[in-house]
Amino acid sequence: MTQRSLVLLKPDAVRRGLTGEIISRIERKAGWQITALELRTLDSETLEQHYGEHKGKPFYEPLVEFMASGPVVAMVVEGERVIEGVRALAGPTDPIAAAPGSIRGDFGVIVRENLIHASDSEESAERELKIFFPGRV
Ligand code: RTP
Ligand code: MG
Repeated sequence: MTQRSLVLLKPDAVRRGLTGEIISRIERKAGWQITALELRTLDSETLEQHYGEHKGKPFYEPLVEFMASGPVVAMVVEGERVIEGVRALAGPTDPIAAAPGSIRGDFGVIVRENLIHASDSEESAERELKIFFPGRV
């Protein structure tokens, strides 16, 4: 089943020079393609739309501040089972709970600064792709 996922390499990944490593892991999966890729700094409107489901939670304000603290790499990744697949490459939200070999497990420690976002369902992907790449998807 060919799918599309909206993937963000978060500001910690960019600051630490890990984008090449992470993109390389995604690129090497058989049949997956990166069909859009852009470095950009996110504004508060975009972040409010993207993380709206978390509004009101204790971690929401620091999350949005972190996500606006520097540029991110925004990507569209297409391919077979890519939604579940990028989430598997990323590992669980808490990097300490993430297995070595996963992106978060290899490079993360802090829950907030967990390097990567990837759409968690087809519905989320369509919603997020419209926010980040309007007119392109
Ligand atoms: P994402 O949406 O960024 O792909 O991450 P996720 O699905 O694995 O996790 P989610 O529950 O949607 O949380 C969104 C992001 O908020 C930060 N977070 N901080 N307790 C905390 O301090 C906390 N919990 C979540 C993380 O950056 C998480 O990825
Ligand atoms: Mg999420």
